[in-house]
Amino acid sequence: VEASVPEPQREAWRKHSAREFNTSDQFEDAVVRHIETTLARSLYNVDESGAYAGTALAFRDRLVIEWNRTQQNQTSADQKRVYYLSLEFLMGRALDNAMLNVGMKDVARKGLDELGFRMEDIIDQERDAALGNGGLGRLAACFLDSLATLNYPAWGYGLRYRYGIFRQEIVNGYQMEVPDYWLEFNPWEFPRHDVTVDVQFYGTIRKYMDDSGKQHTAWENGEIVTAVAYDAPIPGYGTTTTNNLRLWSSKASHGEFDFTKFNSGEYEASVADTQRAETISAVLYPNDSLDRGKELRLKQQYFWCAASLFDIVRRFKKSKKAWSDFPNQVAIQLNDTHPTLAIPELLRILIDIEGLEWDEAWSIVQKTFSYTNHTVLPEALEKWSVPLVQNLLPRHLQIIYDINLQFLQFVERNFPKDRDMLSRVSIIEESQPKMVRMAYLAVIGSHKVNGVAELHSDLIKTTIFKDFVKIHGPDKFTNVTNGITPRRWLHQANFRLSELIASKLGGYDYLNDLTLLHKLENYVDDKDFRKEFQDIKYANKLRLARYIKEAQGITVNPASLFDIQVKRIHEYKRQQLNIFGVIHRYLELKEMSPADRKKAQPRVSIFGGKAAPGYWMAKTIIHLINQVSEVVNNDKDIGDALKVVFLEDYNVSKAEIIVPASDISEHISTAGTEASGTSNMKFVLNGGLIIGTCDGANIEITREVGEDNIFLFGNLSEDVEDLRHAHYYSGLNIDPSLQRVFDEIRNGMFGDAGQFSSLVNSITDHGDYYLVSDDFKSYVETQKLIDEAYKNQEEWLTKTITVVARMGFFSSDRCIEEYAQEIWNTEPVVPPAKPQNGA
Ligand code: Z57
Repeated sequence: VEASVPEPQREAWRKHSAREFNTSDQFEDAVVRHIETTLARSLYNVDESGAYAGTALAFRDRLVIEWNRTQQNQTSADQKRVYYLSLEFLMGRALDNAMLNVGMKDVARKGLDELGFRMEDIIDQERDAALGNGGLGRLAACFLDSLATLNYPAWGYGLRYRYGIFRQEIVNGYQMEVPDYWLEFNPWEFPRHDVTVDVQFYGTIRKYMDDSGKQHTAWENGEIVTAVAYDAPIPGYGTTTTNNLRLWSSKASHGEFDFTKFNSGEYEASVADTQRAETISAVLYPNDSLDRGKELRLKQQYFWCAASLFDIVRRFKKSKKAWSDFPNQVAIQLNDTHPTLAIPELLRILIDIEGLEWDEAWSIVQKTFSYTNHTVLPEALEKWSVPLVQNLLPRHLQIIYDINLQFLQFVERNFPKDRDMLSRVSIIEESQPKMVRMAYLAVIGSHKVNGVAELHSDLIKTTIFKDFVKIHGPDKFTNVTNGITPRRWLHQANFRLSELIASKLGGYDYLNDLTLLHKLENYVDDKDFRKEFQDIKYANKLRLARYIKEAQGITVNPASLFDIQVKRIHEYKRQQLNIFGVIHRYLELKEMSPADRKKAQPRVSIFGGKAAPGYWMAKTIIHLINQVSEVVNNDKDIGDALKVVFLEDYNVSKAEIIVPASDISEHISTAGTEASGTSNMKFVLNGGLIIGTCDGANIEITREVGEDNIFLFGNLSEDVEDLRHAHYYSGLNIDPSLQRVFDEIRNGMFGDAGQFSSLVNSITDHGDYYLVSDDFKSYVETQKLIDEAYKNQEEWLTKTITVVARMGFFSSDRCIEEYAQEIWNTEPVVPPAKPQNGA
């Protein structure tokens, strides 16, 4: 593959090297050229989608130039690279981000205008790259943005799903899933048909001895599937650094075997093999925080780990360094346990293929990997059945058993008195069938393990990894509180606010150092500033109101209090608590005199989020929200006092409209269940206050913004276990107001009561695991406080300005600096200076 042009011809290359557009005139040149040649269209048949394609291709050209230069520069810098392994990258749209990071959005706006198009409409043409479920996937996307912005040499590795997260349609109040075939036109990816890896599954193990008497293990006779690399450029903000996101696509390997089949007339069988191979990267599993143990998912995991590791090792081997240098060149971050097979895979490469001894290989592995845990929910902790792993990955199972043996011997030596310890910490759970506990394997194979918010990082040390803190010592466990990229979540989503901030802070430096926001506190009493800040919030609410009208046909008054809960639908996130609260409000409004109703604070309750297709309770919650919406919005007595909206198909690009428009957003998980949450940060950064439990990053948000500027309620995580016990032994304590809500649902106020009985019964008859009954009263009281507080618009405004000023901590740039220093031990690479002639 490597070939370079000889010195005498290089001058010609430099002379003709691709040039970047810099003026709107040059931009228009590029757009029209792409539309006329790449797309074979003309001014007579170009619509907005064509203009989008032309614009994207023009920006792509610019990105590619900087991408190539970055990669060359990072290779010659010869520093440690970071590899972020994630099964999910919830990127959203790329064009706006590219324009912003390249710094040419105004140039493009002018150019598009001259060509007869509006920038906003063009941006709107792009489909989301939705290769993720929720928080975990979006975190990976924010981290890529920060890694590039901070000039870290870093690659993301993932799967190129043909279908991303499904599109949600609401039909008669029910969620329906529609496939998301997003690849019809994707200008951002570059197929690398020359970068492939053959990945093996199934097969047999053969042990043999070489002439010198050394033992070897060979894994043979398996099925081979080929991984093809697809690369996408990740531009940093305010830097030329453009990193790489490499996604693997599966296809049939065309070895001799297939041709034999083909020639012997087994044409159908050959095609069937092709389809089977392509199935591996066909679809993103749509479960968030749930492990379903499906074989195809295990295949996806191994396929992706094997291809990525092969690629990383291949790159390392080019440097001709000693294996002991591997951890000085490579840091691999495991985003949850999904890529944990990378641990036995690297051992297999080092021992079976490269011939290293166990001890040396193991030491390299531990220094290379680190693992981020994102949940303590038992149903989300991955376990794979031993027979399944045995069949699919026989050599890896042996290696896992070897790791376990070494580990348990170590534990036995160090904790001889604690006999139960061995079965508690064994990677193999002695169940029927036996199971491989992936989180334990990830902990044992890594040098650092982190949680994603302080409370969560403390919880993992005292619950799921308690024994491992004793075994490895507390220093192995650390915290990196999550963050978000202020480029997308403030500058892009809320440009007017970004502009206002820049006007006070003397420019956009704050987008690279979010702590500079603190200077905004100097303006809380500045009349003009306050006015503009308030106007911006109103304009954002108006924009959302228009969208609600257009998308859902519901008219909402932008002067109402906008109360928003958008996130995956899950019982632990408690959208049911929210909707019960809404029903309670509705019942109270119904009982009021018209005069009192007029005095009540008008509110719009907005919901959005997808339920996993097989998660019936979550789907029931969506159905109830839609039924309540139907009844309340059509009740003539109620009018503007209350509106309920379920926004269809919540995704990243819709979040960019929704997030800037909240007065209040809800982050109300049962204490101890939400590892961090990241939308809480997005809403507050955009001048929305929050109602929340003492859970995840809400706690640190409270520390930063001050207790007076957040609405906390509910039981604390240390009391959850006792409350669950109390439910079991002494029954529930259901507040009369909640009982009323249940009664009305059971009486059919929101349609056929049978539809909702499982939901209500999960609380009244089945233990109320998520403590809805325990927290309902303080939830409703806190909502009352919010109504009161909102009436004092001046004080409310002061709070919203104050919280924005205090959100500097929650930039994902801060996260990346912490990972780099505490976990990866990496340094940035200075980006190359811009060449004069584009060469
Ligand atoms: C996911 O989105 C998260 C955790 C998981 O175990 C899986 Br699987 C998917 C989320 C957490 O629920 C959030 O609390 C957290 O903010 C996010 O990961 C990013 O860390």
